[in-house]
Amino acid sequence: MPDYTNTIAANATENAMELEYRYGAHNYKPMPVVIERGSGVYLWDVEGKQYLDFLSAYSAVSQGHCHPHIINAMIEQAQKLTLTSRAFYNDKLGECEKYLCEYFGYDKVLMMNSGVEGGETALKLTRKWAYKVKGIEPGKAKTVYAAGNFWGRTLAAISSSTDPSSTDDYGPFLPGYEIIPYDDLEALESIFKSDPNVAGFMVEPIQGEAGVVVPKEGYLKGVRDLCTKYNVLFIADEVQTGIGRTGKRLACDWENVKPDILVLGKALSGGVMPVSAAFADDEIMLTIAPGEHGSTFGGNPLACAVTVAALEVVQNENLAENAEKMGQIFRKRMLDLQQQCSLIEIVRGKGLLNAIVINDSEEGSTAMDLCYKMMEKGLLCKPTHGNKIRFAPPLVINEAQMNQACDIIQEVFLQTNQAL
Ligand code: IF1
Repeated sequence: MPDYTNTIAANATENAMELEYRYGAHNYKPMPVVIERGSGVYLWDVEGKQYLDFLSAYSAVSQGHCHPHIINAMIEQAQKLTLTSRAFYNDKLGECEKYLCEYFGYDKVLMMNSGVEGGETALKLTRKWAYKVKGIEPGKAKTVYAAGNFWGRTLAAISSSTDPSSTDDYGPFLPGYEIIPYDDLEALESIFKSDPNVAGFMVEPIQGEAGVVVPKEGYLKGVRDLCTKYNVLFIADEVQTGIGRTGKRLACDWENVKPDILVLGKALSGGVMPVSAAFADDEIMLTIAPGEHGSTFGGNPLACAVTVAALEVVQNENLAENAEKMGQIFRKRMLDLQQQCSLIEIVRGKGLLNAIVINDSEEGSTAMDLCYKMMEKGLLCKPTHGNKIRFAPPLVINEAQMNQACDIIQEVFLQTNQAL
């Protein structure tokens, strides 16, 4: 046993940070806070300090931390059966699939684990469909993505990325990809028109990683119409926007459009364990035959029990409606604050997926300074792309908690603004 006595830091926070730094890969640079416990919208660090969580694990913990209905379902199932693989049937998968298909209105669902596997499933389905149904020549199918997209970290996902920090030194990338600008229906139509090998367009109804970029009204409707017109699959990546986050069941519901393939993840399990899913109707889903796609853990009975419970919470507690109400309060308060605060360039978002763009360059440190100060005052969030701060609390947040959070944000922003 090596002797760590002189390297272990004096307090619990520094100790935990030191251990991660020493033994974990350096693929993240977390805020210097060590979380030990969570309940609802609150988190507590190892020193007992309480915080309002305004990140929700990137929108995964929409139902609030350690929701008792989900945790109880998990414990009960964990004591019975956790994993069979898909070599055998289990008594939970079919029930969960039925629940999911009825909830989201599709013929079939394919369950995976992480969000990126859901996206990859959508892409593989699109290619199968391209060859077996649309009649594209083998190996020629193309998929289109919007600049600024983010759908995960695998090579298939980063092959569509326009962010150098995701792609640098990871090539070669997957062929058959095309990138067009986001929120640009003309560009979409022109690529559909010029290239008959286009099989699918994968898009986030609101771009999350890009900094909560909300497209113009009518964009999703336009995407739906163009995809129908040119016989191209509309793949909606609702891993971040889905399940009540934007104030509706799905962000696509804002424009009453149904994607051909829907990808969900994150809050599908309430952030309790990795669960993702791709949904499609039979014509698409049944192009994949036994043995052609899968995962050891996909659709495991534990995930199924947790998923049904997590969606029951969204429904029973009207979380989409609450997200819409609380989001209105948040944006109103932030727009009022903007009047007194030149630091705030833009306030944008839908439901409880919001961002503030700070009046600073992407290389500037203002947004990070603000996040540190908010952390000191008991509110956790993190900047993205240098000058944008995402605000995405659990959807169970109530009005008093929302106002408390807005008070903290206001105090920190006004103080910082004055110091300029
Ligand atoms: C990380 C951001 C959020 C996603 C959409 C698929 C996935 C994601 C729309 C993949 C994942 C993440 C992953 C996380 C950071 C995060 C993120 F900061 F990059 F911008 F949420 F906003 N589609 N989003 O947003 O899901 O495979 O990770 O389960 O650390 O990479 P996953």
